[in-house]
Amino acid sequence: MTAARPRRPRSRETLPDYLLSEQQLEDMYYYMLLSRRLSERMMALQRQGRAAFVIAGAGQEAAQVGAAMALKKGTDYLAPYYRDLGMNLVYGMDAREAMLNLLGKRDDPNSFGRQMPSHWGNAARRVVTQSSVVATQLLHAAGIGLAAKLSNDPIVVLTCCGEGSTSRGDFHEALNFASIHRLPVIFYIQNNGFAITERTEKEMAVENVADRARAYNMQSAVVDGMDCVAVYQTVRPAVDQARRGGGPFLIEAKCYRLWPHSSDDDDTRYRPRKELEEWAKKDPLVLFRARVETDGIFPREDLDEIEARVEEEVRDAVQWALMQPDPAPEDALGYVYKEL
Ligand SMILES: Cc1ncc(C[n+]2csc(CCOP(=O)(O)OP(=O)(O)O)c2C)c(N)n1
Repeated sequence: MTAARPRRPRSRETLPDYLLSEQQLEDMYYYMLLSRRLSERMMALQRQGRAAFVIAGAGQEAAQVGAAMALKKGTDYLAPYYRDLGMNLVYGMDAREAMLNLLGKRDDPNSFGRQMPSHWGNAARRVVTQSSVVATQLLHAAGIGLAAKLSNDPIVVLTCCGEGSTSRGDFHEALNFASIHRLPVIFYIQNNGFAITERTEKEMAVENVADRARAYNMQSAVVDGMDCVAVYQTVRPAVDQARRGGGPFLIEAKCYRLWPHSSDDDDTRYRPRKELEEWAKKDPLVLFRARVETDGIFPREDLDEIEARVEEEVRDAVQWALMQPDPAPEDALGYVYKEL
């Protein structure tokens, strides 16, 4: 570890071009980077045979972190999908917890080792536990939105899925219901171009997921999901409006999945390397860093310092989590049935 150098305190004043403060921009970079570095180590652990399965959000960090930062943490509900490590980090998960979850350890608060990795859930943080069946969380979100409306609770629910999942009935039922009842739900779709091996044009006949909102008389927006600031600036007004009773919103973040679907598939069989190289130039972490550096928001050394902090947190988390206990076989039914 290098000795900490004194640095200028971060301002909490809003910067006009960003609609975010220096402190929020630092947080953005930190969460995006933490998500990526954790995922890299997770993939390495899986390749070493220490983790069963990894499904990551590489390429979607901006889409996730920018959207989660638009919510009131601890007040607004999050009904995420499996790639949403970045969102969970914003919502209070730390590196150690992320590794407990990956390794299915006894003390992972998401499911205490019952679910597969990346099946998030934390009642205290208002992160809704999720099913492996894609898009079911959208209906849960509509239900929470209805409860909030009936009890005049000024909360918002943000729920996520990939664009492929929007071809399931659950998506359409959830949007229809939320729109009829003007529920405070943000349907946030991370369009990463693929549903496993299938491209978007094989998943739907419209160009944008956002186009589907018209069928439900719902407001919608498309945003560049590789740009964290743009994401925040799009999601935040929709959240504020929903909180004021303005009804649901469908937001499509156009992004790109930089890695295979999961640790268990070979993406060289369904996408050319050239395409991947082109998209890698728009890596959200690289874009963000370049922008804040060019605009003179942070000196390079500050960004390097965040990188070093993240590396250290990830290193510590892996070492620590590997030594934590697995669930005991005799407790297999715990957390599954209320009473045995
Ligand atoms: C109802 C259902 N069908 C199929 C699957 C298998 N499956 C898991 S992830 C996935 C792809 C979903 O693609 P998309 O919604 O675009 O999200 P992405 O993984 O690309 O982020 C599929 C088909 C599933 N989990 N649930």
